[in-house]
Amino acid sequence: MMSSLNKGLAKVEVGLAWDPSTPGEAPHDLDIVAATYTTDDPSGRPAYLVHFDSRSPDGTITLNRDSKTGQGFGFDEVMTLELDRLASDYARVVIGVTIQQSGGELVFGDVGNVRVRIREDHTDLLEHGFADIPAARSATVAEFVRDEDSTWEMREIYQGFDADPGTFADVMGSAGPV
Ligand SMILES: [Ca+2]
Repeated sequence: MMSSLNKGLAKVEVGLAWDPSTPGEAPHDLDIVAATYTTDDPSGRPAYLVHFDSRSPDGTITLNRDSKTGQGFGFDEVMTLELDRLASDYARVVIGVTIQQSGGELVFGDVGNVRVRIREDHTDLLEHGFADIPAARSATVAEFVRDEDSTWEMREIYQGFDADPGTFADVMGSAGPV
């Protein structure tokens, strides 16, 4: 019997922070989006999405904190993923960030100090700014995939898209490690 020291990821937290718009401007509303994929279609259509307006049917992925303005201290939006509780037919979860377009066309270059952090317990797995994709309206950040032992691991897939939130949800699955 082989044993592995690598227990894989169990419960991770995604945090997103950004600066509010200047007074008089329309609010800047950014969203964390998680898209889940089954073994049948790991890069195609999501099985379900989790964001400010959509919950996971089994409660394994939760948006704990939601912001429409970026006002306040620390991380404005926070999502928790209990990967170890996901059913075995889920093979992949893609994490993305998207900008609501209600105040006119907004890109990452228009929003101040956007950053995302993914951590497990107190260990940072990833931290990103968005300054190098200023023309994008959405971006994938990372994916969680099962390895051959069925444990979860994270891979960075930092990729900008010229897509509004609705379009982004349809194409997130196509993102892959570069
Ligand atoms: Ca939001």
